[in-house]
Amino acid sequence: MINLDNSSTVQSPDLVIDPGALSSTVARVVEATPVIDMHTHLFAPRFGSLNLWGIDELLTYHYLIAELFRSSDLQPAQFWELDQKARADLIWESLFVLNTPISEATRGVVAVLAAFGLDTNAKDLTQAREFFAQQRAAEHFDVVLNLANVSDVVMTNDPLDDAEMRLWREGGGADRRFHSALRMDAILNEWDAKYSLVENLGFAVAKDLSGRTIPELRRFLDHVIELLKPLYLAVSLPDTFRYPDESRCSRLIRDLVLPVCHERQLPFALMIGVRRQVNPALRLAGDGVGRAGMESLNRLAAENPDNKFLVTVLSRENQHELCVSARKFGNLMPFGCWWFLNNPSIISEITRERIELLGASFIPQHSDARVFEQLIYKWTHSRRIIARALAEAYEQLYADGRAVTLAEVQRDVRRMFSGNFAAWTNLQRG
Ligand code: HDL
Ligand code: ZN
Repeated sequence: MINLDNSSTVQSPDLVIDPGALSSTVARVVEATPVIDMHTHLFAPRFGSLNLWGIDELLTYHYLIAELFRSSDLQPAQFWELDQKARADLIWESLFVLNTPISEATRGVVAVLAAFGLDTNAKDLTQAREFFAQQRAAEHFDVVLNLANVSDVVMTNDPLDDAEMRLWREGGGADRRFHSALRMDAILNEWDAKYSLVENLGFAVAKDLSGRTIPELRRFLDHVIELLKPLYLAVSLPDTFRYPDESRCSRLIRDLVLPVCHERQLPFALMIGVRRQVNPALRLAGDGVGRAGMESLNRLAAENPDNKFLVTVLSRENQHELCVSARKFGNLMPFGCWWFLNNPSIISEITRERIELLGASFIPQHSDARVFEQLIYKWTHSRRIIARALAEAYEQLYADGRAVTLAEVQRDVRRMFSGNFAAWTNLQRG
């Protein structure tokens, strides 16, 4: 037996772990294992201003904007009239000085400040602003990726965003740590409002999908896929999503997305359960959640056995159903504790039920980071919780009569943190 509590112990990977050292050993392995962050809103350094970072961006994260209005008399319209620094000052004062930062999103900012040795109890943002102003983006991003132990970042790329596509044409894909995910929301969810953008790019498409629209959209996607080389295609879908039905979305998924993904062996990521703009006054912070009908997911998986799906659902009530669907369909890969689920108490519940129902055959987390330094707290918080859930599973295994070695723990964590995603997407690691 080896006991990792004594750090001077030579760790022979093939020796079983002392049951009393399971928790600390698993925590160390989870902390030391690099992760592929398979869904973020971050960009490679060369995308310049598309990348958000620094204290003012951290504080004006839409999660904190939503929380501000619960602890301030300010109305959203008044808030939007302020410039970003004034917004950040107000959020710091309201959520971190006049109130204690005990929510997940406020604690996250505290964790980032602490990671850089900054005053987490400061009365204002002077010190923090001076620190971030002295950082150079590319080097700062290297420090953040290292602190978060993130080996690869998957971006969210909108093919109808002109500014972003221009950066791709100017060499956007050059950083091997950053990978593309081709986001289909504009085409699948907003076709009526945005089909003319595709038409203006020289593709003969029609609002009612008539004529050569599908082959022309195939040609458009071929062009974009050649440029971005995405690891997967993705779409967020409302809780009301049903498949199949007569909606444009359903038709485009069936006739366009699934054939393209199948031919190119690209997974299709379904992110189901968002109720967009339940409170438009909050802008990006105004989205809500609804419980999805999982029968549509089962139909997609059953009717397309040769397509691979990455799936995350936004409602806590859908999580157990997703685990059951993944047991029924091997072409479903559950991932992450998305958005309103990315909180320790819920990450703990979801991860435990996934391990019980799926073993290590799922992707436990993604950060969804929008501001670069969020990688630090989102991964510190999640690793802490995932390690506890995994240690508990091993403790139950010991109680049932089987020990594990350090090598087995390392294998299981590597599988969940990178192996499952790399295999699903044929990601060739450089
Ligand atoms: O649709 C998505 O990818 C969501 O993650 C939204 O971007 C959401 O606003 C978000 O940032 N969640 O964390
Ligand atoms: Zn997201």
